[in-house]
Amino acid sequence: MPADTNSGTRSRAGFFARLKERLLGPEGDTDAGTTAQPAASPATDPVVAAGTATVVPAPSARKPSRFRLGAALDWLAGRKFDEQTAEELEMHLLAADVSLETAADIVRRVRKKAGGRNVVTIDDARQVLREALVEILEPRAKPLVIPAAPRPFVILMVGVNGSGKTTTIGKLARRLKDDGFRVMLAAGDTFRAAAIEQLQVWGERNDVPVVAQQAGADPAAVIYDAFEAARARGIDVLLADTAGRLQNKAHLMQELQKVVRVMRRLDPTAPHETMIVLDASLGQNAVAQAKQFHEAIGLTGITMTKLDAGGKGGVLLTLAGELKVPVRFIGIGEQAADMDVFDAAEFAAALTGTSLAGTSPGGTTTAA
Ligand SMILES: Nc1nc2c(ncn2[C@@H]2O[C@H](COP(=O)(O)OP(=O)(O)O)[C@@H](O)[C@H]2O)c(=O)[nH]1
Ligand SMILES: [Mg+2]
Repeated sequence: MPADTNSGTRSRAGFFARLKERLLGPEGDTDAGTTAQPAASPATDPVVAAGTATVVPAPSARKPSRFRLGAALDWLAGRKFDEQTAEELEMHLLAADVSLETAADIVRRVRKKAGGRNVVTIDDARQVLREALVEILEPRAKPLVIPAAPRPFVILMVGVNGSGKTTTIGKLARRLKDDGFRVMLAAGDTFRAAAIEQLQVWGERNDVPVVAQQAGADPAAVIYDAFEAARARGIDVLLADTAGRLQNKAHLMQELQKVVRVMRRLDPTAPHETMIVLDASLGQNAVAQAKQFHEAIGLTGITMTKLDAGGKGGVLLTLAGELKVPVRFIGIGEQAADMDVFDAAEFAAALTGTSLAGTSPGGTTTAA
């Protein structure tokens, strides 16, 4: 068994540089003219790419088409943080999937920070914003730690169809296996045969066993069987997939509650992690989903996917502000290496186009 069971706690070199490029464009996009840019072309517009039927009209000239908060604050350089600048910042935040409540909180923090110091350069302004974002994100940046007991440690993956559950299980299986854990997968999404096959492909790819039954089987029974098999085979971590779409929402939640009830016959402390997988490109809808699942079954972790695919990242600020559930991982692609531990400081730096080097932890930035 691995010595220090910290599979979820370290991030890999280069991951956040890639995230930054996805969110801001190449070189972090220091273009301060964001507010004057036209809308993205329909072919590359994130809303259209996400499959929404409606073609969104060109946003007002000031509305950024992507989450470029670094540029959003650049106009603050050399200006007093007054009502107008506060309003402009709030507008940029709302356009980036930040909720009204969380945007107001961020503005309040920025105002306080900007008031006490000399914000002269663009970099000064970006640093002020970065510090405010870190304050909001930091309390949620609690990595997933697999303790030495119990065994198996059961992770129940939930979330709506297409959010990236099965893919995240595959990525996590790889990560855990690389760290020396013995991993097993349970094909609890029995709604479609294709969902079972998809999990089996990830199992083969990572050389980890998959417990599955035929489509239409009772998910609670599949996961119960997998739990017993995992115990018998000395498995460290059992990753249980689930369906994200049944007849209706109430039915889905009942199904998940049943899965939990049944696995608790084997271990009253299970599941040891109930992780929701959220698609960042859904914006505020992702936040609403998280709240619904949290209410119905109680979440202990969040993985945010598709930050490469139109997800603006602001949704993570809303989640951090409004839901006290740890953010474990973020995903920026479909391959096993396209997922990493959520790091508040790195994420805020990526969002604002600032670098971690050269930041002043004391919080005072003065003119040269
Ligand atoms: N671009 C991108 N695509 C992703 C990411 N995570 C998952 N996907 C894709 O999203 C689609 C749905 O993922 P899947 O795991 O099947 O979702 P599930 O229905 O929740 O199990 C698949 O085509 C995945 O390859 C991500 O971080 N970025
Ligand atoms: Mg799936």
